[in-house]
Amino acid sequence: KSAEIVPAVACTTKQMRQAILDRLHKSLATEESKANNKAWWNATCYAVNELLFEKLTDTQKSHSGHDTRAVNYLSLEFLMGRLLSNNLHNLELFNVAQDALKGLGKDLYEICEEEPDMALGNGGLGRLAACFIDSLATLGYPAIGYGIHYENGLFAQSFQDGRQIERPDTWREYGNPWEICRPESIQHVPLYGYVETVIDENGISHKVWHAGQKLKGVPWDVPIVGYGAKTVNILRLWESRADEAFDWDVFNAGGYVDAQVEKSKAETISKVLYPNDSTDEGKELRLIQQYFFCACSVKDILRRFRRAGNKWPILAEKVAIQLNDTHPTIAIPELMRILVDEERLDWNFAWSLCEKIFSYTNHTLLPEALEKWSVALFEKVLPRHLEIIYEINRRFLETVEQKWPGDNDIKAKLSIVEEGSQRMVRMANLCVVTSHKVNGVAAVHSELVKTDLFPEFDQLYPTKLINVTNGITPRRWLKACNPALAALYDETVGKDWVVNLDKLKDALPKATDTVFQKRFMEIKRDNKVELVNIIKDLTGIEVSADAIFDIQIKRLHEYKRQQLNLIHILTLYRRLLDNPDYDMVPRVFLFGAKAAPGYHMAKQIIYALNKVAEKVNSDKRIKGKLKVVFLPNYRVSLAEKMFPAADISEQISTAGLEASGTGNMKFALNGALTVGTMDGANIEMAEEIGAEHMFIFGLSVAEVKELKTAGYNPYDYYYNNPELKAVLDWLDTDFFTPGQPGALSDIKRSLLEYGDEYLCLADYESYCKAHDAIDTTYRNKALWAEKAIRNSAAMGKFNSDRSIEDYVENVWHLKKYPLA
Ligand code: 26W
Repeated sequence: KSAEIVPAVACTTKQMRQAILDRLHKSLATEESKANNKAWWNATCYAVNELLFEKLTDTQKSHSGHDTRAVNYLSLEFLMGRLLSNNLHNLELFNVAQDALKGLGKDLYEICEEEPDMALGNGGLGRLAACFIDSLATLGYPAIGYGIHYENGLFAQSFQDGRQIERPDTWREYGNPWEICRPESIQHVPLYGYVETVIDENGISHKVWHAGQKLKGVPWDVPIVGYGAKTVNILRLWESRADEAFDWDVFNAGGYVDAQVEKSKAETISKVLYPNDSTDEGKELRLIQQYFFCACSVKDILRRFRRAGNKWPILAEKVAIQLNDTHPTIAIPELMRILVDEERLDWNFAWSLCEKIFSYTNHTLLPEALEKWSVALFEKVLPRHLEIIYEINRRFLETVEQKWPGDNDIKAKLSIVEEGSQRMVRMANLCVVTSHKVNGVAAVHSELVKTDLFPEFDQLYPTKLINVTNGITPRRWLKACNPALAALYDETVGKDWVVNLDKLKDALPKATDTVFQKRFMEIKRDNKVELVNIIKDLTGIEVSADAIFDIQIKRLHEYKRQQLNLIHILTLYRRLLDNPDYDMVPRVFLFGAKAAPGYHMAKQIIYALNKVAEKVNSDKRIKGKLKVVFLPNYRVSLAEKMFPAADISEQISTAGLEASGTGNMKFALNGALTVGTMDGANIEMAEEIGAEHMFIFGLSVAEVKELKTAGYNPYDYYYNNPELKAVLDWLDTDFFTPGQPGALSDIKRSLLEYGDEYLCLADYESYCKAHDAIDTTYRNKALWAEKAIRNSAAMGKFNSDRSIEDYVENVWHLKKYPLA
């Protein structure tokens, strides 16, 4: 494992320079004097592709030659971000490309800025999928990521008078050099229609689904280069088009216009990524999106299986399918439908295959996020799948009856179909019933999945529910985004840390070494200066790199408690106004967050933060001790500039509600200290780092439960803490929104009248104390540096390579096939 890494692909600076020029001339038909940075970016990407495609075909040849078992990672989201810098790093050609471009008068970092983010995801779940496919390729495992080729990724965010405005994200308007269209692998997808029972020549009945509409799935492949380029896997994204074969009838009947309308309807299926990351809206288009994607992927998986000349009994030996949350659950009845209806396999046999093939990752306990689809909608869109789900459920309820004879309450609770005025299909139940393994994403979360979410399932299937703690790829989240710190680690612990993050521990003895501390903190300071410039460019706000950079970046959600951060900021502001000499280390509070467009309270919190920022930043009385900055359009590429510049990482969810978090790991790896609750992966981070080197505050999972059962009353805290009362009352005035009193009252109401579901007031005092401790600790430069180093060097466990090895060992059972 510790072997010195030899360059993956032979390419000299001169060759790279020539390749870039060739692409500029021969692919883009332009020349040095006319080319803008976008053209240089394109040319560089094409040059990289030339090196990469060979490895891609070699990998694919090797995998089919060995007829390998592969994991198929089904995810509605892949939050890839930019690819140029990452691909260069994984090919170990970053420096070569940098020198080549320098010779052409260009700066690689500037060129990289031209790339639009591939924002095909909402947040944690989508970014996790992106880290996982990087790790799978790095480790040499055969794997395919399957997703949707959304025309528009997550919306672009801007602010108008402090309020979020959403605009479409047109990431591939002018083409995307990383994707390869594969028309030879198009799939056809039926929808709607009715089911007929047919008796075959042997007198045996089976079901035939007569579709009312057909879609065409066009695959776009994005090469995924592993670090060291020993494997290049693919991410296959499906784009929906009208199925011409189907449109001809309408067309021939003189319905030229109708046919065009049908065509654009078909094309809407992959038009846009749903921007909700926590509420299930049950929209018809979303179900069709899910089915379209699953049907294409399952057919593609079976096509590859058949092409290898394999027969059904070994399907589960060759194919593993991982469901990234319940979003691709419909792949289960789809596989059953193909095996039973089309391949005419026996139900029991088909089912035994499905049980071995599928596994499911749960990413959330929030009840509003658990997907349910109305039976009525299913009946209309996927009539045969509904029948199959009923049959799966009928057989499952027999097992329940055996375990708990006569217990109808348990049956009602576990049933895949929920009874009531609107009958619903519970996708999570279908996943748990089918899958051989179900995992949560951090130890505490997986425990809660067992005890709170699926306790009866855990009794019924005692080895099914497991934990796989999340991780992040050190290639993107340290090597590429923080080159100076990466170089310091190269020098201190050897270059191997990139594939073996545990190696960072070798730097621990240096945590108290003043020379090392100085270098570590100089890098932090340089990264802060860079962020200072970005902040100025994006917002016009001037901040000092000497202040503590205190950052909360993640989706905006009440359970993540940006509003708790807000009321603490107000607390500091009040202290400063009361006493202009109030002694505090200057602090810059930074935010980045998108709110789901229909989530009113989340949007109010963004508005409040922006309004408070305006007031605070222009208030001369506080002498620049406090700044608040909400950076617009938070996304992967902005994250890459924020993590390396952070002193404080805000991970402040109500205990028990953040399944894992992965930003927490990125911050710590880059030398930020966490202020956080004992929730999600924070708990495991504390085990690795030592809780004394973090700022842990607030109620634990058990205490949250106790308080909720005892009956939580936010007014108790409001009336007992004058500082808290004052800041909440402040929100009712027009201080932050001149002439508009009450514009921020929603937030106060949610924290008092509406019951403060997420216990902000209960954790407020402890949170403020944690922040006081941050201030005190920061004044001790050596102590802070020591802690920052300890945080970073202890992140070995949170390498996504480790997560993948856990999946391989406990769920997928794959073998490695790296290229020689
Ligand atoms: C149905 C709408 C919907 C869409 C997406 C509901 C829920 C989701 C995701 C499950 C939200 C998500 O991204 N969850 C996050 O997953 C990360 C990766 O496991 C965890 O680190 C985060 O804690 C979790 O919130």
